[in-house]
Amino acid sequence: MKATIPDDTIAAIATPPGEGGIGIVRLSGPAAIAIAHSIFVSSRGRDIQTDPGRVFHGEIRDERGVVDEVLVHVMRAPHSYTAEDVVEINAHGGAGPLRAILELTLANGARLAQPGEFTKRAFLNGRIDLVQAEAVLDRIRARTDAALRAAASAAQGTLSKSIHQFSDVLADALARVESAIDFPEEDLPELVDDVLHRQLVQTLDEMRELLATAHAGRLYREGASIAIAGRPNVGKSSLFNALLRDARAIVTAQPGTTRDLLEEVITLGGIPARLTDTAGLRAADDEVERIGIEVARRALANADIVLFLIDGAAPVTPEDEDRAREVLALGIPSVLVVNKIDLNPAPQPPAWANEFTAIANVSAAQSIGLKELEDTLHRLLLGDAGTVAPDRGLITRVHQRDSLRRAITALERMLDNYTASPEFLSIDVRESLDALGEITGETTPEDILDRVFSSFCIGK
Ligand SMILES: Nc1nc2c(ncn2[C@@H]2O[C@H](COP(=O)(O)OP(=O)(O)OP(=O)(O)O)[C@@H](O)[C@H]2O)c(=O)[nH]1
Ligand SMILES: [Mg+2]
Repeated sequence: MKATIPDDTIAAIATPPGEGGIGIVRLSGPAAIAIAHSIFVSSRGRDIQTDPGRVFHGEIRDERGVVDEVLVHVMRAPHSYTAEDVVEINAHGGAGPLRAILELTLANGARLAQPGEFTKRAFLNGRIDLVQAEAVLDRIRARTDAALRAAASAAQGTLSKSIHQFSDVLADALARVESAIDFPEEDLPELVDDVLHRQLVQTLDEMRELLATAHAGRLYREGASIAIAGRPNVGKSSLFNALLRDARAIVTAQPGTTRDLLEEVITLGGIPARLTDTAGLRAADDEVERIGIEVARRALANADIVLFLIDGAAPVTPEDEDRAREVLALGIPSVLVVNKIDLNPAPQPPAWANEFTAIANVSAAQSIGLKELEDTLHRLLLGDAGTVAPDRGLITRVHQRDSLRRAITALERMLDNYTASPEFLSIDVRESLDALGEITGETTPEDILDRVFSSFCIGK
């Protein structure tokens, strides 16, 4: 259940460490304006406690004199991020002035904020729900435009709205079931084909559709990892560079060029994907190369997709097959990429090609076939969820997915036993409602709330 509404005033540096044009110390709580007032001198003699203005120019001072020249931004409750009185002191961006101003606010009655505490207050004060609070973090961390837009849509309440629509139908059902408990002479079995029953069945469908977005939601938020593997000299680093559109990795005609892992992030239809170039797999004598190959094997085992490259301009060797089997044995979706088709436009695929999830013919050096390869990767990553429209709301977190699953299971149980005694039905409906409430934060256990907000940075 929700914790009590806070009554103290918190402060933190809200901008990242390091030097910048400006830096911000943020205060929130009932004493925010009074604390700012006690350390601020307006250049035009204005009093931020009584003046109706919102932005004030002046100086932060302590007993030894001027600390910094600042702009003070006053936002009165409830029209602020936290819905409390908030003051943002815009100072010069650097550890010196910001630390000094923060210390002054603490000396004057503020308490140092915990990570995510400003957002937690917005939640506790009812300005945003848990989905929206989590979307704030997703926004900050978004690495692609699609991820940013999905988070922005969640922050505006699309997912919350879907959840509330489900809860409304379930709350109706609960009222009906409970009235059947109170007035047992009105039989429930007659209700099987009625409007409410149809609504419940439809709601169950919609809940399942939403659950199906969990996979895409995780990918948008966390990204995917794609590793490139194959024997030395088949063109792994060339493909890495081609997909990055940057000459990042060293390419030479000498086998065993790449020894370490190289990682860069590319975007596949809005999904951030960490692409890894690895050392060519072979029995190496050289110690550095041998270690590189070990590292490569570990990277392959942890990838979401492996791109297994062969040289399409050279005869396929037993060595290729051995390495292919090694990759296939990992049980990860794998694409057989036949490279160097500029030298051999119609390569004969090896007999074991169809054991791969997909095949792509490319020329890494000439950038041929890359678009098709990227489309294949996008399809493999998203699967059936490829058609998901993020603006209808996405499940992006494990705890949201688990709660939605519980809500679905309880509703399925209720519908399976629709003619059972109303006492039984009410247990299932309540459980489904509670599970939905955990997504929006209404019934979320304290430890999950703490975990959510502690993953934020201080000052957010
Ligand atoms: N013609 C042609 N040559 C290519 C192509 N891709 C790579 N090469 C050449 O193949 C050689 C090896 O390329 P790399 O990208 O270094 O191969 P690698 O698999 O990373 O090799 P290692 O790091 O040694 O395992 C270089 O001489 C490249 O120029 C291609 O599509 N067509
Ligand atoms: Mg290489």
